Amino acid sequence: MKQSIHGLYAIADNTFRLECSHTELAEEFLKGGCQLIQLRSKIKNKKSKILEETCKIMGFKKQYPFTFIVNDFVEIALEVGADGVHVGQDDLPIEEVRKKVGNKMLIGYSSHSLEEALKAQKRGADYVAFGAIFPTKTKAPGHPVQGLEKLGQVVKKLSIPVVAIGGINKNNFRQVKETGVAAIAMISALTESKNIAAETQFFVSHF
Ligand code: TZP
Ligand code: MG
Repeated sequence: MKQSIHGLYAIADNTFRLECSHTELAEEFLKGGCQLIQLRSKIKNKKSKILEETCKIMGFKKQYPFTFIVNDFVEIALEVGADGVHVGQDDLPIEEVRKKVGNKMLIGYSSHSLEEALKAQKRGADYVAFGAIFPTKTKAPGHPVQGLEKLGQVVKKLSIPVVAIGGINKNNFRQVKETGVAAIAMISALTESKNIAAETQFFVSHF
């Protein structure tokens, strides 16, 4: 299980690339060699659209080896047979998610402090995302910025993989990597680039 949360964790969220669907973003990530992909859509009233996109992304498994995680939509992740789900404090508690998905599916949890990360580990999360590491426009203003030192502490204290997220780009990813994180998640650095596949390939080659 642990090995699948490793390297570049590319998040297909089209907030800053509205002309691309989640499926198109995921395909670019896969062309760039990424093996860990999340579908993230915060438009909660479009369940049928999200189901359609998750099915299409699952279809890429015929061509590419990758781990596919669905953000928020546990039922959809179950329906399509995704590899995992990613939840946070506004979603079902981890124990409830586990009851639904069983032990074969990965559960990721978004944490914003060492205490929260440790709690998520205890409750049965397979990995935690910790952030935002740097300021990011992807989160609402006022979202806490954690910095590299706190990230390093979380990495040291947890036994499950830690995924760094928030404001990570070409200028700072090396410092993030040095903390020993299992994976680095990105939205805007990938989705806003001119050539998404090439940008993905750049980060993949640095792991
Ligand atoms: N959780 C903490 S920061 C963040 C999430 C989902 C957004 C990351 O986006 P970006 O564009 O890579 O900063
Ligand atoms: Mg959520």
